[in-house]
Amino acid sequence: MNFIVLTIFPQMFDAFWDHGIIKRAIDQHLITATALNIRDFASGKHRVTDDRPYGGGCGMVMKPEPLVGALRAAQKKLPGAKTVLLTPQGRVFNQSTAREFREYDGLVLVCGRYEGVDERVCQSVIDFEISTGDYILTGGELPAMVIIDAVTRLIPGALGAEDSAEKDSFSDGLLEHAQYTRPQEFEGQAVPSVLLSGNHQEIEKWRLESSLIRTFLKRRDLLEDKRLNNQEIDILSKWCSDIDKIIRAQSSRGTGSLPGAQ
Ligand code: 4FV
Repeated sequence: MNFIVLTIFPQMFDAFWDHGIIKRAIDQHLITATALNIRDFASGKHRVTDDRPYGGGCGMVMKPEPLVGALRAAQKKLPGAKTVLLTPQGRVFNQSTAREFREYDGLVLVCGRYEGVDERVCQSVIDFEISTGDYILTGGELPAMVIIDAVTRLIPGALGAEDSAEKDSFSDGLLEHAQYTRPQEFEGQAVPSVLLSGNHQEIEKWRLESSLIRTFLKRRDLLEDKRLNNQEIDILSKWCSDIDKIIRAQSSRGTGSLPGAQ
């Protein structure tokens, strides 16, 4: 997988290329990653990359010529690569977008600055407009790092043998189960005994129930969109019957709801 980032601050990526999973993926030639300076494609003595917006208004807009020049240079290096503009106007990035992007040979990621880029860039040379979320940043560099990180860890071999992206949150549409490590006791809090039992079937059942309850409590929307398998339906049905028992028990404790309950 090959990444080229177009930015006016290429040095922001120096540390990003040089640490953790990304560094290892580069060293193992699982990915190539470079940052091109858009200013190198600007003309004139001052090599400006931005200018005042037509129609007036505050802020500056990134000029089309340096951007398109940089894009064409990047496409020469990575023929067939998809071009991605990071912008709040884009499709919101998520794990399935990461899986989709992993299938491409190359991605050219365009980092906007100022108020954004000239619209003619978006119309002519951009394949995907992607947003990392509904907020406004000072630049597209951090979103570009987010995408490179999320896609790289899905490349086979990028995550060490001890880890795999298959059991990620969202990989099966659920949040990941609770995780514990040594010490067995921490400030009076013990690790669930099933995790110490060595009974992998029981551990897998506990982890699935942990994922379901966390997803139910924190991201019910994911459960509503998810195709549940029989084991998951059994677990949810058991919760329903447990809750039914509790509600029925209430009625045997005398009629009428508790004072103050609506
Ligand atoms: C952004 C986002 C984002 C907008 C103007 C950069 C800034 C400036 N990019 N997801 N949210 N970009 O806020 O991707 O050009």
